[in-house]
Amino acid sequence: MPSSGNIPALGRATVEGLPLLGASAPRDPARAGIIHLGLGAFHRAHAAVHTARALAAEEGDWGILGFANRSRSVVDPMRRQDGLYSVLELSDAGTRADVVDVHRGFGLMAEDPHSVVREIATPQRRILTLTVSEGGYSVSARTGGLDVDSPALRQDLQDPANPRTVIGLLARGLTERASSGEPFTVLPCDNVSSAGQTARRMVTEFLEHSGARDDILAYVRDQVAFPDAMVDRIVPATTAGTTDQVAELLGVRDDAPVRAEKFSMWVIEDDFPAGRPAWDLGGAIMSDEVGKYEQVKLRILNGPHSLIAYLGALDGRRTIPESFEQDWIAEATLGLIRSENLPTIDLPSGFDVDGYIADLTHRWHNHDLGHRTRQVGSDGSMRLPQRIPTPALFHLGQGRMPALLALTVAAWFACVVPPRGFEPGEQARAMSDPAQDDLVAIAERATTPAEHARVLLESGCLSGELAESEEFISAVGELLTTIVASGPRAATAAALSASLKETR
Ligand code: CS2
Repeated sequence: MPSSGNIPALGRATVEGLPLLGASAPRDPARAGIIHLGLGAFHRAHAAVHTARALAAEEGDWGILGFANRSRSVVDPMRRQDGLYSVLELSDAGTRADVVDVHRGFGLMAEDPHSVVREIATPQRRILTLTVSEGGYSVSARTGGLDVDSPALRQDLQDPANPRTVIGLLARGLTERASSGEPFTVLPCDNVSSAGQTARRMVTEFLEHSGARDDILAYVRDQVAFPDAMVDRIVPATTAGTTDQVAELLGVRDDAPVRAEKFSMWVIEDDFPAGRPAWDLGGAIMSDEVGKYEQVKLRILNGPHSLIAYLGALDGRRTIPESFEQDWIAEATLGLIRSENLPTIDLPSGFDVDGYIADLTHRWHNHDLGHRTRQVGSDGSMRLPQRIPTPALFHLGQGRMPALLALTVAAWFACVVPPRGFEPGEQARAMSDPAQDDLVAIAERATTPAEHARVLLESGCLSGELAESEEFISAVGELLTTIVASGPRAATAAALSASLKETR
Protein backbone atom coordinates (compact mmCIF):
# COMPACT_ATOMS: atom_id res chain seq x y z
CA MET A 1 0.00 0.00 0.00
CA PRO A 2 1.43 3.44 -0.88
CA SER A 3 2.07 5.74 2.02
CA SER A 4 -0.43 8.50 1.36
CA GLY A 5 2.04 11.00 2.87
CA ASN A 6 4.37 10.80 -0.13
CA ILE A 7 1.93 11.12 -2.97
CA PRO A 8 0.51 14.27 -4.56
CA ALA A 9 -2.49 15.89 -2.93
CA LEU A 10 -5.87 15.86 -4.67
CA GLY A 11 -6.58 19.28 -6.17
CA ARG A 12 -7.16 21.08 -9.45
CA ALA A 13 -3.56 20.36 -10.49
CA THR A 14 -3.82 16.59 -9.99
CA VAL A 15 -7.44 15.81 -10.84
CA GLU A 16 -7.00 15.47 -14.56
CA GLY A 17 -7.26 11.87 -15.67
CA LEU A 18 -8.96 10.74 -12.46
CA PRO A 19 -12.44 9.23 -12.76
CA LEU A 20 -14.97 12.03 -12.36
CA LEU A 21 -18.41 11.25 -10.97
CA GLY A 22 -21.04 12.86 -13.25
CA ALA A 23 -19.91 16.31 -14.37
CA SER A 24 -18.34 19.38 -12.76
CA ALA A 25 -20.44 22.38 -11.71
CA PRO A 26 -19.53 25.76 -13.26
CA ARG A 27 -16.28 26.97 -11.68
CA ASP A 28 -17.51 30.47 -10.76
CA PRO A 29 -18.94 30.55 -7.19
CA ALA A 30 -21.35 33.28 -8.30
CA ARG A 31 -23.06 30.55 -10.36
CA ALA A 32 -23.57 28.23 -7.40
CA GLY A 33 -27.34 27.96 -7.12
CA ILE A 34 -27.36 25.69 -4.05
CA ILE A 35 -26.51 26.37 -0.41
CA HIS A 36 -26.04 23.31 1.74
CA LEU A 37 -26.17 23.28 5.55
CA GLY A 38 -24.54 20.27 7.22
CA LEU A 39 -21.43 19.56 5.14
CA GLY A 40 -20.75 16.06 6.42
CA ALA A 41 -20.30 12.65 4.88
CA PHE A 42 -23.96 11.99 4.07
CA HIS A 43 -24.53 15.06 1.90
CA ARG A 44 -21.26 14.48 0.05
CA ALA A 45 -22.15 10.83 -0.68
CA HIS A 46 -25.77 11.51 -1.55
CA ALA A 47 -27.20 14.85 -2.75
CA ALA A 48 -23.83 16.03 -4.08
CA VAL A 49 -23.44 12.79 -6.06
CA HIS A 50 -26.94 13.06 -7.54
CA THR A 51 -26.20 16.71 -8.39
CA ALA A 52 -22.99 15.76 -10.22
CA ARG A 53 -24.96 13.13 -12.15
CA ALA A 54 -27.72 15.64 -12.92
CA LEU A 55 -25.12 18.09 -14.27
CA ALA A 56 -23.81 15.38 -16.58
CA ALA A 57 -27.32 15.03 -18.01
CA GLU A 58 -28.08 18.76 -18.16
CA GLU A 59 -25.77 21.74 -17.56
CA GLY A 60 -26.86 24.43 -15.14
CA ASP A 61 -25.81 26.88 -12.45
CA TRP A 62 -25.88 24.30 -9.71
CA GLY A 63 -22.62 24.50 -7.81
CA ILE A 64 -22.92 24.05 -4.05
CA LEU A 65 -21.80 26.35 -1.21
CA GLY A 66 -21.32 24.03 1.75
CA PHE A 67 -21.51 25.02 5.41
CA ALA A 68 -20.49 22.62 8.14
CA ASN A 69 -21.80 23.21 11.63
CA ARG A 70 -18.70 23.89 13.71
CA SER A 71 -16.10 21.29 12.80
CA ARG A 72 -13.32 22.24 10.37
CA SER A 73 -12.53 18.59 9.62
CA VAL A 74 -14.25 18.65 6.22
CA VAL A 75 -14.20 22.35 5.37
CA ASP A 76 -10.42 22.83 5.69
CA PRO A 77 -9.30 19.91 3.50
CA MET A 78 -12.01 20.59 0.92
CA ARG A 79 -10.86 24.20 0.63
CA ARG A 80 -7.25 23.03 0.26
CA GLN A 81 -8.38 20.53 -2.40
CA ASP A 82 -10.24 23.16 -4.49
CA GLY A 83 -13.58 21.64 -3.45
CA LEU A 84 -12.67 18.16 -4.71
CA TYR A 85 -13.05 14.88 -2.80
CA SER A 86 -13.62 11.27 -3.65
CA VAL A 87 -16.43 8.83 -2.99
CA LEU A 88 -15.32 5.32 -2.22
CA GLU A 89 -18.04 2.87 -3.17
CA LEU A 90 -17.91 -0.49 -1.40
CA SER A 91 -19.99 -3.32 -2.84
CA ASP A 92 -19.93 -6.98 -3.88
CA ALA A 93 -18.57 -5.79 -7.21
CA GLY A 94 -15.46 -4.46 -5.46
CA THR A 95 -14.32 -1.04 -4.36
CA ARG A 96 -14.09 1.99 -6.62
CA ALA A 97 -13.28 5.65 -6.09
CA ASP A 98 -14.53 8.62 -8.12
CA VAL A 99 -13.99 12.33 -7.69
CA VAL A 100 -16.89 14.75 -7.13
CA ASP A 101 -16.49 18.34 -8.32
CA VAL A 102 -19.55 20.39 -7.46
CA HIS A 103 -18.63 22.39 -4.31
CA ARG A 104 -17.71 26.03 -4.85
CA GLY A 105 -17.46 27.58 -1.40
CA PHE A 106 -17.22 26.64 2.26
CA GLY A 107 -18.01 28.02 5.68
CA LEU A 108 -18.95 27.22 9.26
CA MET A 109 -22.45 28.01 10.48
CA ALA A 110 -21.39 28.43 14.09
CA GLU A 111 -18.51 30.78 13.35
CA ASP A 112 -20.06 32.84 10.63
CA PRO A 113 -23.85 32.64 10.68
CA HIS A 114 -24.05 35.99 8.91
CA SER A 115 -22.53 34.59 5.76
CA VAL A 116 -25.23 31.89 5.67
CA VAL A 117 -27.86 34.61 6.06
CA ARG A 118 -26.18 36.67 3.33
CA GLU A 119 -26.11 33.73 0.94
CA ILE A 120 -29.80 32.94 1.50
CA ALA A 121 -30.57 36.57 0.69
CA THR A 122 -28.56 36.42 -2.56
CA PRO A 123 -30.93 36.02 -5.54
CA GLN A 124 -28.52 33.69 -7.47
CA ARG A 125 -28.90 31.10 -4.72
CA ARG A 126 -32.08 29.22 -5.46
CA ILE A 127 -32.17 26.11 -3.30
CA LEU A 128 -31.00 25.34 0.21
CA THR A 129 -30.51 21.68 1.06
CA LEU A 130 -30.24 20.49 4.64
CA THR A 131 -28.58 17.54 6.36
CA VAL A 132 -28.57 18.73 9.92
CA SER A 133 -29.85 15.50 11.54
CA GLU A 134 -33.11 15.20 13.39
CA GLY A 135 -32.09 17.62 16.16
CA GLY A 136 -31.52 20.43 13.67
CA TYR A 137 -35.27 20.82 13.14
CA SER A 138 -35.86 21.96 16.75
CA VAL A 139 -39.02 19.89 17.15
CA SER A 140 -39.99 19.13 20.74
CA ALA A 141 -40.52 15.37 21.20
CA ARG A 142 -42.93 16.21 24.01
CA THR A 143 -45.21 18.67 22.18
CA GLY A 144 -44.44 18.15 18.49
CA GLY A 145 -44.13 21.96 18.14
CA LEU A 146 -41.10 24.26 18.13
CA ASP A 147 -38.75 23.28 20.94
CA VAL A 148 -39.00 26.47 22.97
CA ASP A 149 -37.50 24.61 25.96
CA SER A 150 -34.12 24.54 24.21
CA PRO A 151 -31.81 27.28 25.51
CA ALA A 152 -30.19 27.85 22.09
CA LEU A 153 -33.55 28.29 20.41
CA ARG A 154 -34.80 30.59 23.16
CA GLN A 155 -31.74 32.74 22.70
CA ASP A 156 -32.37 32.93 18.93
CA LEU A 157 -35.97 33.98 19.55
CA GLN A 158 -34.73 36.83 21.72
CA ASP A 159 -32.02 37.89 19.28
CA PRO A 160 -33.17 36.73 15.81
CA ALA A 161 -30.57 38.87 14.03
CA ASN A 162 -27.76 36.69 15.43
CA PRO A 163 -29.00 33.14 14.94
CA ARG A 164 -27.24 30.04 16.24
CA THR A 165 -29.78 27.34 15.46
CA VAL A 166 -30.61 26.04 11.98
CA ILE A 167 -34.24 27.15 12.24
CA GLY A 168 -33.10 30.59 13.45
CA LEU A 169 -30.66 30.83 10.53
CA LEU A 170 -33.35 29.90 8.00
CA ALA A 171 -35.80 32.37 9.51
CA ARG A 172 -33.24 35.17 9.39
CA GLY A 173 -32.04 34.35 5.89
CA LEU A 174 -35.59 34.22 4.53
CA THR A 175 -36.43 37.47 6.32
CA GLU A 176 -33.59 39.18 4.45
CA ARG A 177 -34.42 37.51 1.14
CA ALA A 178 -38.04 38.66 1.43
CA SER A 179 -37.03 42.19 0.44
CA SER A 180 -36.12 40.96 -3.06
CA GLY A 181 -39.25 38.80 -3.21
CA GLU A 182 -37.26 36.15 -5.13
CA PRO A 183 -38.68 32.62 -4.78
CA PHE A 184 -36.62 30.01 -2.96
CA THR A 185 -36.72 26.34 -2.02
CA VAL A 186 -35.67 24.71 1.26
CA LEU A 187 -35.13 20.99 0.68
CA PRO A 188 -34.53 18.90 3.83
CA CYS A 189 -32.55 15.68 3.35
CA ASP A 190 -32.81 14.13 6.81
CA ASN A 191 -34.67 11.13 8.22
CA VAL A 192 -37.51 13.24 9.55
CA SER A 193 -41.10 12.45 8.64
CA SER A 194 -42.73 15.13 6.49
CA ALA A 195 -39.36 16.86 6.66
CA GLY A 196 -40.33 19.69 4.31
CA GLN A 197 -43.60 20.41 6.04
CA THR A 198 -41.88 20.10 9.40
CA ALA A 199 -39.20 22.62 8.42
CA ARG A 200 -41.88 25.00 7.14
CA ARG A 201 -43.84 24.65 10.38
CA MET A 202 -40.79 25.27 12.58
CA VAL A 203 -39.59 28.29 10.55
CA THR A 204 -43.09 29.77 10.59
CA GLU A 205 -43.51 29.18 14.34
CA PHE A 206 -40.10 30.75 14.88
CA LEU A 207 -41.06 33.84 12.86
CA GLU A 208 -44.34 34.15 14.74
CA HIS A 209 -42.71 33.75 18.16
CA SER A 210 -40.03 36.30 17.31
CA GLY A 211 -42.58 38.88 16.19
CA ALA A 212 -41.87 38.85 12.43
CA ARG A 213 -43.88 41.24 10.25
CA ASP A 214 -46.85 39.97 8.26
CA ASP A 215 -45.16 40.64 4.93
CA ILE A 216 -42.30 38.32 5.92
CA LEU A 217 -44.74 35.58 6.91
CA ALA A 218 -46.58 36.09 3.62
CA TYR A 219 -43.31 35.86 1.64
CA VAL A 220 -42.39 32.57 3.34
CA ARG A 221 -45.90 31.21 2.82
CA ASP A 222 -46.22 32.20 -0.85
CA GLN A 223 -42.71 32.30 -2.32
CA VAL A 224 -40.75 29.68 -0.41
CA ALA A 225 -41.28 25.99 -1.10
CA PHE A 226 -40.40 23.26 1.40
CA PRO A 227 -40.66 19.99 -0.55
CA ASP A 228 -40.59 16.69 1.30
CA ALA A 229 -37.95 14.13 0.41
CA MET A 230 -36.90 10.62 1.30
CA VAL A 231 -33.14 10.01 1.36
CA ASP A 232 -31.47 6.62 1.53
CA ARG A 233 -27.82 5.63 1.35
CA ILE A 234 -25.77 4.00 4.09
CA VAL A 235 -22.76 6.22 4.71
CA PRO A 236 -20.56 5.18 7.62
CA ALA A 237 -18.17 7.66 9.22
CA THR A 238 -14.94 8.16 7.28
CA THR A 239 -11.99 6.48 9.00
CA ALA A 240 -8.26 7.08 8.80
CA GLY A 241 -7.97 4.07 6.48
CA THR A 242 -10.22 5.69 3.88
CA THR A 243 -7.49 8.10 2.79
CA ASP A 244 -5.13 5.13 2.29
CA GLN A 245 -7.74 3.24 0.26
CA VAL A 246 -8.22 6.26 -2.02
CA ALA A 247 -4.45 6.67 -2.36
CA GLU A 248 -4.20 3.09 -3.50
CA LEU A 249 -7.02 3.41 -6.05
CA LEU A 250 -6.41 6.92 -7.38
CA GLY A 251 -2.77 7.65 -6.56
CA VAL A 252 -3.58 10.95 -4.82
CA ARG A 253 -3.91 11.96 -1.21
CA ASP A 254 -7.50 12.93 -0.34
CA ASP A 255 -8.02 14.26 3.18
CA ALA A 256 -11.81 14.50 2.82
CA PRO A 257 -13.00 11.23 1.25
CA VAL A 258 -16.33 9.58 1.97
CA ARG A 259 -17.27 5.89 1.96
CA ALA A 260 -20.66 4.58 0.94
CA GLU A 261 -22.57 1.55 -0.25
CA LYS A 262 -23.58 1.28 -3.91
CA PHE A 263 -27.31 1.68 -3.20
CA SER A 264 -28.64 5.22 -3.28
CA MET A 265 -32.23 6.46 -3.37
CA TRP A 266 -33.70 9.96 -3.30
CA VAL A 267 -37.41 10.60 -3.71
CA ILE A 268 -38.30 14.28 -3.99
CA GLU A 269 -41.55 16.22 -4.13
CA ASP A 270 -41.22 18.33 -7.26
CA ASP A 271 -41.83 21.84 -5.89
CA PHE A 272 -39.01 24.19 -6.91
CA PRO A 273 -40.31 27.68 -7.71
CA ALA A 274 -36.78 28.92 -8.49
CA GLY A 275 -35.77 25.91 -10.61
CA ARG A 276 -33.67 22.84 -9.81
CA PRO A 277 -30.93 20.62 -11.22
CA ALA A 278 -32.11 17.77 -13.44
CA TRP A 279 -32.04 15.46 -10.42
CA ASP A 280 -34.60 13.23 -12.12
CA LEU A 281 -31.95 12.52 -14.75
CA GLY A 282 -29.36 12.09 -12.00
CA GLY A 283 -30.95 9.08 -10.36
CA ALA A 284 -33.59 10.72 -8.16
CA ILE A 285 -37.31 9.96 -8.31
CA MET A 286 -39.67 12.94 -8.46
CA SER A 287 -42.94 11.87 -6.84
CA ASP A 288 -46.09 13.21 -5.26
CA GLU A 289 -46.14 10.30 -2.81
CA VAL A 290 -43.04 11.25 -0.85
CA GLY A 291 -44.80 10.97 2.53
CA LYS A 292 -45.37 7.29 1.84
CA TYR A 293 -41.72 6.75 0.88
CA GLU A 294 -40.69 8.49 4.10
CA GLN A 295 -42.81 6.05 6.09
CA VAL A 296 -41.17 3.14 4.24
CA LYS A 297 -37.71 4.51 5.05
CA LEU A 298 -38.30 5.37 8.70
CA ARG A 299 -40.18 2.19 9.60
CA ILE A 300 -38.52 -0.45 7.43
CA LEU A 301 -34.94 0.83 7.54
CA ASN A 302 -34.27 3.36 10.28
CA GLY A 303 -36.33 2.01 13.22
CA PRO A 304 -35.14 -1.59 12.74
CA HIS A 305 -31.58 -0.27 12.19
CA SER A 306 -31.75 1.21 15.70
CA LEU A 307 -32.89 -2.16 17.08
CA ILE A 308 -29.94 -3.94 15.40
CA ALA A 309 -27.55 -1.35 16.81
CA TYR A 310 -28.82 -1.52 20.41
CA LEU A 311 -29.21 -5.31 20.62
CA GLY A 312 -25.87 -5.78 18.87
CA ALA A 313 -24.04 -3.37 21.16
CA LEU A 314 -25.50 -5.04 24.26
CA ASP A 315 -24.23 -8.33 22.82
CA GLY A 316 -20.74 -6.83 22.36
CA ARG A 317 -20.92 -6.49 18.55
CA ARG A 318 -18.94 -3.69 16.91
CA THR A 319 -20.69 -3.45 13.57
CA ILE A 320 -24.15 -3.71 12.04
CA PRO A 321 -23.27 -6.78 9.91
CA GLU A 322 -21.75 -8.56 12.93
CA SER A 323 -25.01 -7.89 14.81
CA PHE A 324 -27.37 -8.74 12.00
CA GLU A 325 -25.58 -12.07 11.53
CA GLN A 326 -26.86 -13.19 14.93
CA ASP A 327 -29.99 -15.25 14.19
CA TRP A 328 -31.91 -13.90 17.14
CA ILE A 329 -31.19 -10.27 16.16
CA ALA A 330 -32.19 -10.92 12.55
CA GLU A 331 -35.39 -12.62 13.71
CA ALA A 332 -36.35 -9.68 15.94
CA THR A 333 -35.48 -7.18 13.21
CA LEU A 334 -37.52 -8.94 10.53
CA GLY A 335 -40.38 -9.40 13.01
CA LEU A 336 -40.30 -5.67 13.71
CA ILE A 337 -40.32 -4.90 9.99
CA ARG A 338 -42.92 -7.37 8.83
CA SER A 339 -45.34 -7.81 11.72
CA GLU A 340 -45.21 -4.53 13.60
CA ASN A 341 -44.16 -1.79 11.16
CA LEU A 342 -45.34 -2.92 7.73
CA PRO A 343 -49.06 -2.93 8.63
CA THR A 344 -48.75 0.74 9.68
CA ILE A 345 -47.38 1.89 6.31
CA ASP A 346 -49.45 3.21 3.44
CA LEU A 347 -47.18 1.97 0.62
CA PRO A 348 -46.44 4.14 -2.46
CA SER A 349 -48.31 2.88 -5.52
CA GLY A 350 -46.49 0.05 -7.29
CA PHE A 351 -43.79 -0.07 -4.62
CA ASP A 352 -42.01 -3.45 -4.44
CA VAL A 353 -41.77 -3.73 -0.69
CA ASP A 354 -40.44 -7.31 -0.74
CA GLY A 355 -37.68 -6.20 -3.08
CA TYR A 356 -36.82 -3.27 -0.78
CA ILE A 357 -36.64 -5.57 2.25
CA ALA A 358 -34.54 -8.14 0.35
CA ASP A 359 -32.13 -5.40 -0.77
CA LEU A 360 -32.00 -4.02 2.73
CA THR A 361 -31.08 -7.29 4.40
CA HIS A 362 -28.31 -7.61 1.82
CA ARG A 363 -27.14 -4.04 2.55
CA TRP A 364 -27.06 -4.75 6.29
CA HIS A 365 -24.69 -7.66 5.61
CA ASN A 366 -22.08 -5.42 3.96
CA HIS A 367 -18.95 -6.04 6.05
CA ASP A 368 -16.79 -3.79 3.88
CA LEU A 369 -18.76 -0.80 5.07
CA GLY A 370 -18.09 -1.73 8.70
CA HIS A 371 -20.96 0.53 9.86
CA ARG A 372 -20.51 0.77 13.63
CA THR A 373 -23.27 -0.04 16.11
CA ARG A 374 -22.08 2.95 18.15
CA GLN A 375 -22.71 5.28 15.19
CA VAL A 376 -26.24 4.04 14.45
CA GLY A 377 -27.03 3.91 18.17
CA SER A 378 -25.97 7.49 18.88
CA ASP A 379 -28.45 10.37 19.16
CA GLY A 380 -31.39 8.05 19.91
CA SER A 381 -33.17 10.85 21.77
CA MET A 382 -33.48 12.69 18.46
CA ARG A 383 -33.90 9.70 16.17
CA LEU A 384 -36.32 7.41 18.01
CA PRO A 385 -39.14 10.01 18.20
CA GLN A 386 -39.21 9.76 14.38
CA ARG A 387 -39.14 5.98 14.40
CA ILE A 388 -41.17 4.59 17.30
CA PRO A 389 -44.25 6.55 18.48
CA THR A 390 -46.40 6.57 15.32
CA PRO A 391 -46.33 2.81 14.64
CA ALA A 392 -46.46 2.02 18.38
CA LEU A 393 -49.56 4.19 18.88
CA PHE A 394 -51.17 2.58 15.83
CA HIS A 395 -51.09 -0.87 17.47
CA LEU A 396 -51.79 0.32 21.01
CA GLY A 397 -54.87 2.13 19.69
CA GLN A 398 -56.12 -1.22 18.37
CA GLY A 399 -55.45 -3.02 21.64
CA ARG A 400 -52.28 -4.83 20.57
CA MET A 401 -48.80 -4.70 22.09
CA PRO A 402 -45.99 -3.64 19.74
CA ALA A 403 -43.47 -5.53 21.84
CA LEU A 404 -40.59 -5.26 19.35
CA LEU A 405 -40.97 -1.47 19.25
CA ALA A 406 -40.98 -1.61 23.07
CA LEU A 407 -37.83 -3.75 22.91
CA THR A 408 -36.14 -1.09 20.77
CA VAL A 409 -36.85 1.47 23.47
CA ALA A 410 -35.77 -0.82 26.33
CA ALA A 411 -32.52 -1.67 24.52
CA TRP A 412 -31.89 2.05 23.87
CA PHE A 413 -32.32 2.84 27.57
CA ALA A 414 -30.06 -0.11 28.49
CA CYS A 415 -27.31 1.22 26.20
CA VAL A 416 -27.47 4.96 26.73
CA VAL A 417 -29.17 5.47 30.14
CA PRO A 418 -28.37 2.14 31.81
CA PRO A 419 -30.28 1.38 35.00
CA ARG A 420 -28.31 1.53 38.23
CA GLY A 421 -25.75 -1.28 38.48
CA PHE A 422 -26.13 -2.43 34.86
CA GLU A 423 -23.00 -2.44 32.69
CA PRO A 424 -23.97 -2.28 28.99
CA GLY A 425 -20.46 -2.88 27.61
CA GLU A 426 -17.92 -0.97 25.58
CA GLN A 427 -19.91 -0.55 22.36
CA ALA A 428 -22.93 0.86 24.17
CA ARG A 429 -20.76 3.11 26.34
CA ALA A 430 -19.32 4.60 23.18
CA MET A 431 -22.75 5.80 21.98
CA SER A 432 -23.26 9.52 22.43
CA ASP A 433 -26.46 11.46 22.84
CA PRO A 434 -26.97 15.19 23.44
CA ALA A 435 -29.77 14.41 25.91
CA GLN A 436 -27.79 11.79 27.85
CA ASP A 437 -27.09 13.92 30.93
CA ASP A 438 -30.70 15.06 31.15
CA LEU A 439 -31.97 11.49 30.79
CA VAL A 440 -29.55 10.23 33.44
CA ALA A 441 -30.76 12.97 35.80
CA ILE A 442 -34.42 12.07 35.14
CA ALA A 443 -33.76 8.39 35.89
CA GLU A 444 -31.67 9.01 38.99
CA ARG A 445 -34.46 8.50 41.49
CA ALA A 446 -35.55 5.14 40.02
CA THR A 447 -34.63 2.09 42.08
CA THR A 448 -35.69 -0.72 39.74
CA PRO A 449 -35.35 -1.13 35.93
CA ALA A 450 -39.16 -0.99 35.59
CA GLU A 451 -39.30 2.31 37.45
CA HIS A 452 -36.32 3.51 35.42
CA ALA A 453 -38.23 2.91 32.15
CA ARG A 454 -41.35 4.54 33.60
CA VAL A 455 -39.78 7.84 34.65
CA LEU A 456 -37.94 8.14 31.36
CA LEU A 457 -41.03 7.50 29.23
CA GLU A 458 -43.24 9.67 31.44
CA SER A 459 -40.85 12.57 30.87
CA GLY A 460 -42.07 12.58 27.26
CA CYS A 461 -38.61 11.81 25.84
CA LEU A 462 -40.19 9.85 22.94
CA SER A 463 -43.55 11.58 22.64
CA GLY A 464 -46.18 13.16 24.86
CA GLU A 465 -48.80 10.65 23.72
CA LEU A 466 -46.70 7.56 24.37
CA ALA A 467 -45.91 8.96 27.84
CA GLU A 468 -49.55 8.26 28.66
CA SER A 469 -49.72 4.65 27.55
CA GLU A 470 -49.69 2.54 30.69
CA GLU A 471 -49.42 -0.68 28.65
CA PHE A 472 -46.42 0.49 26.68
CA ILE A 473 -44.65 1.81 29.78
CA SER A 474 -45.13 -1.56 31.53
CA ALA A 475 -43.94 -3.50 28.48
CA VAL A 476 -40.74 -1.43 28.18
CA GLY A 477 -40.23 -1.81 31.96
CA GLU A 478 -40.57 -5.59 31.80
CA LEU A 479 -38.20 -5.89 28.84
CA LEU A 480 -35.63 -3.65 30.49
CA THR A 481 -35.89 -5.79 33.63
CA THR A 482 -35.21 -8.87 31.53
CA ILE A 483 -32.24 -7.24 29.77
CA VAL A 484 -30.72 -6.41 33.16
CA ALA A 485 -31.45 -9.80 34.73
CA SER A 486 -30.93 -12.18 31.80
CA GLY A 487 -29.45 -10.27 28.86
CA PRO A 488 -30.66 -8.95 25.50
CA ARG A 489 -31.23 -12.37 23.98
CA ALA A 490 -33.74 -13.40 26.67
CA ALA A 491 -35.51 -10.05 26.32
CA THR A 492 -35.70 -10.54 22.57
CA ALA A 493 -37.30 -13.97 22.99
CA ALA A 494 -39.85 -12.45 25.37
CA ALA A 495 -40.63 -9.59 22.95
CA LEU A 496 -41.01 -11.97 20.01
CA SER A 497 -43.58 -14.03 21.87
CA ALA A 498 -45.44 -10.95 23.15
CA SER A 499 -45.49 -9.16 19.80
CA LEU A 500 -49.00 -8.01 18.84
CA LYS A 501 -50.73 -9.94 21.67
CA GLU A 502 -53.97 -8.32 22.77
CA THR A 503 -53.62 -5.88 25.63
CA ARG A 504 -57.26 -5.88 26.72
C1 CS2 B 1 -29.27 5.06 10.29
C2 CS2 B 1 -29.25 5.95 9.07
O1 CS2 B 1 -27.76 5.96 11.82
C3 CS2 B 1 -28.95 5.82 11.54
O2 CS2 B 1 -29.86 6.25 12.21
O3 CS2 B 1 -30.49 4.40 10.38
O4 CS2 B 1 -28.18 6.84 9.11
C4 CS2 B 1 -29.20 5.10 7.82
O5 CS2 B 1 -27.98 4.47 7.66
C5 CS2 B 1 -29.49 5.94 6.62
O6 CS2 B 1 -30.68 6.65 6.84
C6 CS2 B 1 -29.56 5.08 5.38
O7 CS2 B 1 -30.17 5.76 4.38
